[in-house]
Amino acid sequence: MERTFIMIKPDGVQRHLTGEIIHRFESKGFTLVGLKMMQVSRELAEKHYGVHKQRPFFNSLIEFITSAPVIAMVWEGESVVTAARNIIGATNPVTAAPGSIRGDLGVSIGRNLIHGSDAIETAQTEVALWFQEEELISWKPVRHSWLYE
Ligand code: DAT
Ligand code: MG
Repeated sequence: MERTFIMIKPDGVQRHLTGEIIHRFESKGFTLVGLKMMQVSRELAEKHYGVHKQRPFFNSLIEFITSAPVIAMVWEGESVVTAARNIIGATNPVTAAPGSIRGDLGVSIGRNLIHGSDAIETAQTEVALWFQEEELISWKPVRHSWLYE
């Protein structure tokens, strides 16, 4: 089973979309194995977005992510990394497909509501960056055999 790191960004929390966003992952069939609300430090934000350090939007991105609480989560399921990116939608909500979180709920790239790991390796790195091993709960949902053959 794959795991991926998902974060509801400060705009999602401030707009009271936490339940709506979590609902989409739950109803799709994925399993929540870790969740915490956090006020993100500048240090953690800069580590998480380190790959974008040279981009012109880096500073405003760090300001934004540290501006209000986020909801950090780990979701589990078959091919969850790819599926979650599809549930989330393209980076720019203007062009994100209708039906995706960003396509349905967002209007601008700097306020795109949610983060999801972009590959299996990135997911492993991000889960380890944001969560201690003991904060992740392995459990077997009773619906498992109704989701997977
Ligand atoms: P994603 O979050 O879809 O993985 P990314 O990794 O390319 O997108 O960028 C990380 C975040 O940085 C993105 O969610 C929003 C912000 N961002 C990206 N490109 C931007 C741009 N051109 N202008 C402003 N913010 C941008
Ligand atoms: Mg990314």
